[in-house]
Amino acid sequence: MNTWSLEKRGFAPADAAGDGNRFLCANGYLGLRGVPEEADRELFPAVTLAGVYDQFADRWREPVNAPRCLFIRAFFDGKPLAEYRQHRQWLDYRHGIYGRETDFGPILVRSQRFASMAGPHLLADRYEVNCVQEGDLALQVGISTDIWDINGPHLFDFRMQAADTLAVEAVTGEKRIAVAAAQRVRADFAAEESPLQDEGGAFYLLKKRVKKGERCALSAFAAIYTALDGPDPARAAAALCDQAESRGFDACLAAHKAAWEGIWERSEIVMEGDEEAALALHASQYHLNAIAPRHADNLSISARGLSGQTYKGAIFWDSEIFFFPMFVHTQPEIARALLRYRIETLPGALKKAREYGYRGAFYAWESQEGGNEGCTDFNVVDVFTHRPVRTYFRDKQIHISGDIAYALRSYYDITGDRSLLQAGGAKVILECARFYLSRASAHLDGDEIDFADVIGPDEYHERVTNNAFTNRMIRHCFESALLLKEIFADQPEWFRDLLDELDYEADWALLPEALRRIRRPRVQNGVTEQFDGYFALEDCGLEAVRSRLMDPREYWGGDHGVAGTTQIIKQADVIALAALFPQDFTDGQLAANWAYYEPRTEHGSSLSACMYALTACRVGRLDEAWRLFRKTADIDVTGGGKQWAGEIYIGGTHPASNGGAWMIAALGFAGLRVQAGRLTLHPHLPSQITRLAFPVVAGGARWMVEVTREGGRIRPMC
Ligand code: IFM
Repeated sequence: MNTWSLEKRGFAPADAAGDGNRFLCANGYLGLRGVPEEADRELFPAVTLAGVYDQFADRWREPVNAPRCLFIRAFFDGKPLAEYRQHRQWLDYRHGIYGRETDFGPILVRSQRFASMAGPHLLADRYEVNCVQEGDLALQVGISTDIWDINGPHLFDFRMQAADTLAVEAVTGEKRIAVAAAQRVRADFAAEESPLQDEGGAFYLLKKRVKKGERCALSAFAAIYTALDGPDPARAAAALCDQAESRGFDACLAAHKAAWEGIWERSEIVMEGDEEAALALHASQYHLNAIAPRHADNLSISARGLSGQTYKGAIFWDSEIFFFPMFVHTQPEIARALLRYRIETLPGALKKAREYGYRGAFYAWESQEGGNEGCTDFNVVDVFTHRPVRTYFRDKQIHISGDIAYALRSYYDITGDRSLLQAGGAKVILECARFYLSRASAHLDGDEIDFADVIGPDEYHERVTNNAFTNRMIRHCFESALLLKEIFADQPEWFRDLLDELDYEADWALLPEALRRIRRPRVQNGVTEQFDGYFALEDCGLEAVRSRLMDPREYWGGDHGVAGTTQIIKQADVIALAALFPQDFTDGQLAANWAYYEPRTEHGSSLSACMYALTACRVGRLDEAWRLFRKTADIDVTGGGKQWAGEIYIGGTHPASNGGAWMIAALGFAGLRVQAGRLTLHPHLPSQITRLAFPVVAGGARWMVEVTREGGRIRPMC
């Protein structure tokens, strides 16, 4: 079995949305959905740009989809070829190459294309036609402006040119950001060539009378730039296409492949014993690596990566808690970029806190550029009334600030490098702590500090009090704020100046007391109560709750959701706490919590299974750990995961699961712990695995970790 390739035979339009995700090519700057070159918008084609947002009318702000480069439609004897007699598509995970082979009857098409990992603005396609009969072949090749958007349109004032270089330029509606696409085509066959420039884009039409058995191939080179990349995106795009064309497809492909080889050298987990699982792990690592911001040092990754506009292309806690671990252990510069995004968007978090009447930093639940809050008050549409449902994610999911502080602290703990703290990270932690102090201020007089009216990771129970996960994150944030003084003990002046700059004296004085008095969760028979009153909710079982649904797309949370009055939870909550703070629990408590919460969890979020798997490893439930690992790692191979929340489409790739798969394999099965550059292993290998081997960066050095049935070892890499 090839553990590096996903292949699908046959074609069903109904699968196109899911296949576009599973067969995605991406390079951190853009994502090119995995649909054939000729796909119309019904098949959800898109080139989604990272970090470029737009709002159309009063619809949701979302990332911008660029004009569709690498569009190719074949005609034979004057008719467009649309019927696939046979079709096969594949994705090479090792090198990020999408391929397809289609029997259209009169011709067979075979192509391969990629979003260059060697240069983030470049896309290329090699398209070969084998003629089965004699006739008139025509290929329409170019840039289509038929753009699929969820909440668009976003591009206006199109200018198109079909000369030697094809060019399409437009501006976004809200901020008038110029988006430019260019393309060059090099045909290996003599053809009658005419430019086509109309409302639908800029193309060449290549025509040729072909003989049976004749082969016609072309290479297309496309480039995309926006005004965020530099002053003249159109010129930059044209120049890059010219350059790529003169280098040729093979050279561009070789550079792209070499860049992917470098990524795998730094991050691949080799898993032996189960080839299907190895494939799923490659898929997970491919998808997370493909969307990492390698072209910028201050960008993060959105919840559905670059697979489209789902979730408004926003950055959630997924970044810090689910994506960050793989990067900090393998490619710390990317972990740093994720955190620098938070440092630079601190002003947005300060503003959001002020808007709610608090002080300090309340980070956006769905963060867009500049820390702008993309989360609206209504995130779900009721399937019965078609009315928007008021959800409180934006206002009440306050653990987000603590999650960011947690990752900043982890970066320091794992790398031993405090420069990020010095470059704004310490400020973020202090401002997050200040936010929690101000959120709690009404309770500072009592014996214990409650955090009321919050939502924990389990979004089905809104507006609860003392969510155990949230309160622990807040404690950790306070601890991290206080620890800063020790971390910078050799630079007391710098630290004092920082506190002065933030006018922090009064808050600093409150921190130790606040830390001591935060309410600890109730523990019953070793089980931590998820929030005050959780144990008193109806305890009726997952299937009973599911059977109450009147529509499969119905939303389980919110005021009228079927889960709200029961103990059924959407995703890991106490178990997420256990996975992140195992030291808070005895082995018996970990086991008791796992046994209690797992049957009560819908796993309705792709963020859930990995947390349960990590904890399952620690309590020795290795069969369960394996089942949950497969659920996590398989998701973008099989196309699993929820597609709808009420009437809102939430499909796409699942970067949190992708990061979760790395966590389970490295932190769970191998039991890796890194503290200030020191590595230890506590292996928990399921019976399905015979060997795990993977590289880790720690303390500025590179290590190879290997775990077999005989035990684990760590050796330095040169
Ligand atoms: O961040 C998650 C959240 O925990 C559950 N709903 C989806 C979000 C984005 O992945």
